[in-house]
Amino acid sequence: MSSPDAKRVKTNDGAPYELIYWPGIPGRGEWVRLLFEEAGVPYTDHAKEADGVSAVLEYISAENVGDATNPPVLASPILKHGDLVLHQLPNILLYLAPKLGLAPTEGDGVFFLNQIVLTLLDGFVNELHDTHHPVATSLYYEDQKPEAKKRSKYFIAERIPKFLGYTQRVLDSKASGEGPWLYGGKLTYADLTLFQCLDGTKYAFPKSIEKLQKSGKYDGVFKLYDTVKELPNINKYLESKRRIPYGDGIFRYYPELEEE
Ligand SMILES: N[C@@H](CCC(=O)N[C@@H](CS)C(=O)NCC(=O)O)C(=O)O
Repeated sequence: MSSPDAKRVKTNDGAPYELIYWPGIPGRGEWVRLLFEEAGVPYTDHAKEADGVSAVLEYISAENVGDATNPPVLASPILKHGDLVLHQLPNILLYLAPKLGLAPTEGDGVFFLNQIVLTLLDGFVNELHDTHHPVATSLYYEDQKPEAKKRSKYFIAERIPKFLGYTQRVLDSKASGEGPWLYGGKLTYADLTLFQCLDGTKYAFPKSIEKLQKSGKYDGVFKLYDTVKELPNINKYLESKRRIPYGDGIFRYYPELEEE
């Protein structure tokens, strides 16, 4: 059996963290911000710097072929940590969480967390995005309104309850451990992920979420949401100007999509 050559294992520990994401919307950058904010770890958020747009464009350009270690990226969010460049939101979270004390550094737990996070992002981000852009991301919402309405009807009736139900089952499982948390009896990045997923969905479909909350079937999920919201570092962040308001990003409020 061969063992890895220790000299080839590079570490970026101690290097500054940089988030590269579009300015003006919370978007997929927000999940990354929540990890840094809860951990109290400094990071450069290029969305709030003068180079915000150009930083993203530079990375996603068709001319950018990466370098000897980093393959090119397709889309933001992008994380730069030392000379490492990563994209794909769940991949960035998986990289950061153990370093920031929000996932175990040993054992299989991190894969269960990744499994939960991937599922939450499937439902509350990727599927939700398709409620306002069901035909093509390159078209305006106004050019796909009938399809958006149809898609939203099924998303509200079938998919939100399915993903809330899944989250409640995770909470009800023995693997969730003690307390309000999703896995292992302690706060992890899966809990922060759930918070942002539900917060955005509440913004986009407020009446539907209120109705589902009142059903009493997902009490654990809403309790976890409230618990995360009140974590001192998260609460301070949410109250700060660093928290960008929702707008024309993934989570959009189009009241007509909720009308019966
Ligand atoms: N699955 C990717 C999706 C990335 C993505 O779609 N990013 C958006 C911004 S939130 C984007 O810039 N998309 C441009 C495109 O896909 O052409 C992830 O989770 O990071």
